[in-house]
Amino acid sequence: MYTQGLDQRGDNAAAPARADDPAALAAFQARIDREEKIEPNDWMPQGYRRTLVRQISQHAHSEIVGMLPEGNWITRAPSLRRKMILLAKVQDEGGHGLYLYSAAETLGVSRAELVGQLLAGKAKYSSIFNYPTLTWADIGAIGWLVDGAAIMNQVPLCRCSYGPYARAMIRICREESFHQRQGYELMLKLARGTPDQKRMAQNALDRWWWPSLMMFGPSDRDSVHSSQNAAWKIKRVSNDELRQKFVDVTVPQGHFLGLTFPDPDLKLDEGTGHWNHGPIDWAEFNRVVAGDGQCNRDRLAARRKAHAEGAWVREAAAAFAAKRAHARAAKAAE
Ligand code: FAQ
Repeated sequence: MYTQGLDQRGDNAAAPARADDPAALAAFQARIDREEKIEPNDWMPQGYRRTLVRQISQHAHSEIVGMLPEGNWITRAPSLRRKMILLAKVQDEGGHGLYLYSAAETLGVSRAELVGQLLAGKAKYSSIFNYPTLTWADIGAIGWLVDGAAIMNQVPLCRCSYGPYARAMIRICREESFHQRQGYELMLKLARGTPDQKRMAQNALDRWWWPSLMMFGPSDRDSVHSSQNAAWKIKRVSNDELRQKFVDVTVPQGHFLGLTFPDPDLKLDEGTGHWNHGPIDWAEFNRVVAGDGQCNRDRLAARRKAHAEGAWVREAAAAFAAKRAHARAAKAAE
């Protein structure tokens, strides 16, 4: 998808003399300020490359691990229509992971290395995917809330200064928008269904609301990467601003469903037009990110098992590629 023919690898190995050169840094910042896209072969500060590899790979891992909570319900979807939608959605998430690993590879790191970090438990992925999907309504709640939060966060990334990431995000956002709508439609069906179905929808909202707000990351006060990443135009909108936009959009949608939010402090500020929410449990967020959420261990075990079971596919693909390269070389030598 993207060029792998990099002139520079790792931390600007091809341009060590310029790595900390203030003139090069100033020229780079001027390009960013002019809204030019930075492309893989362009010179970039080590920190820019590092933070992009960090963010893009965490994002890719999130998509791949994010297939698991919903994948759990494919065999139990209540109709053929719902099964087709869910299959397509989970498959999309796999595709998003692949575009994102490709975008990360343009920065000089291999997909195998990044996947190795995930499987070794050394890489982060979104906290949200460490919560269990207990009922069918959770599939609606994930589409509505988790994909809704993902879109809110990802639309500004379509204008990220790094070209390959920005371009990958355009397609990803289009697909996420379908994901969000199917989730809301599912919630609407349940909320307008039998009393038991409505209870199930309410229970799913109760469990997914706070974790969805945590997806946007720590408050701006505690966000370590925000200010530099804003200067580099990787991040265009802060964690708290995005979270607030999500709350403002989502609360009326929940009320339309006839559901209530599990937050006694949720209140419309007539002056600003914003829905003010209660305090987020950051201790829970930190615990989940540190690996001690309800499903962290299960998620990693599932990924390790899938990786081991897919070894033959990777070997077959490598053998086929080698065979084709050999045939091409033989033909060229004729
Ligand atoms: N979970 O200084 P900040 C999806 C970490 S995709 C875990 O604010 P930053 C699609 C952060 O990495 C969902 N860790 O960091 C889907 C950093 O750790 P580090 C994923 C988190 O990067 C739907 C530290 O805390 N989306 O849902 C979380 O400026 C349905 C300090 O934080 C993306 O990855 C968290 N929630 O801002 C799939 C979008 N929040 O690296 C399947 C791209 C923060 O220093 C089904 N990423 N951390 O060790 C971003 O926009 C940013 O990376 C943020 C964090 C906003 C997530």
